Amino acid sequence: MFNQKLQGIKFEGAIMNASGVKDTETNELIKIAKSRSCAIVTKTATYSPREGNPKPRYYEGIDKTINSMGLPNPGYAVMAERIKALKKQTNKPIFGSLRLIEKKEAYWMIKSYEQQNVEVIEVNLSTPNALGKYQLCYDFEKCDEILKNVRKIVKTPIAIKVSPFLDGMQQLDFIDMIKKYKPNFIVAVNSPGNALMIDPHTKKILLKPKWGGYGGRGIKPIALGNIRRYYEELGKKTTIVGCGGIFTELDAFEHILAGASLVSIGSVFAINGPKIFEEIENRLERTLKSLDYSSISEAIGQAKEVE
Ligand code: RRO
Repeated sequence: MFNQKLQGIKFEGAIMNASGVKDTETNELIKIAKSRSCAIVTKTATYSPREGNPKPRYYEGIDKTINSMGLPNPGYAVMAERIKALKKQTNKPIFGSLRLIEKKEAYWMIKSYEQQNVEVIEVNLSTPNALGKYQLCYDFEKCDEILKNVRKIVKTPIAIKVSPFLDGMQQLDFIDMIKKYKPNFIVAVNSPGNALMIDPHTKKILLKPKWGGYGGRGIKPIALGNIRRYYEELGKKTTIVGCGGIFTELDAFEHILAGASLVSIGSVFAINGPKIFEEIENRLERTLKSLDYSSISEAIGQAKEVE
């Protein structure tokens, strides 16, 4: 097993779940805890409970998903209770994912998660089903305000979950802004939104809210491009968590070569269930060993420019 110590936190391996997939209910979280996932991310929570969008709001194919969930969650206070129950079952690091907007609300949300000793607070700036507004990532001033406030409150390490859809130059500006707040982790990337899926047989759009966030193999190059830029600009101090398009150990290896230390899986977990963590982790370990790596860190960011 390739253990890692990142930002002072121990991880037994590199593969973990991505926020939003089977990670809301206590029993779902416990299933992840009992799997080989090296950490547990909880569904992004809001201050007040939310029903989410009308159904159908989720579609799963053999190699893709589309969701327009609209942040259904029981509210941060109930999620904190679930994290408390989860902590009794596991020592794995927990990333408590939150959508933090209002200053006063953010204070109570962060404090309640810290009281449950989450290892990391994930600040989700990139939900694609953005509740009738721009996703936060596109409003740098708002992100700046949110992160400044979070940094004032927080004692634990923070992760920032980012959008896949910043243009390269915009991404550099975004990085300049977030650098001030010393992110411990960047989770790159959330699902690209504004996606539409149509069933050609029924000629119907698959989701009731029509547009949603796409998960699946096709995201991988976009995820890799994002990971690489965050790694090149922030990688000395910030740990990059890759997310997007991972179905096999080779996909995970590519994320690591681009600059990710941890790799999170969403659609492939939704499709295959928790046994997939062990399968990808074991195969990744075998791949790394067969290439003579004796640790994950030796491979991180090692993709070289073509001559
Ligand atoms: O709940 C959602 O609609 C959702 C969220 Br918060 C997110 O961050 N990413 C996503 O694909 N869906």
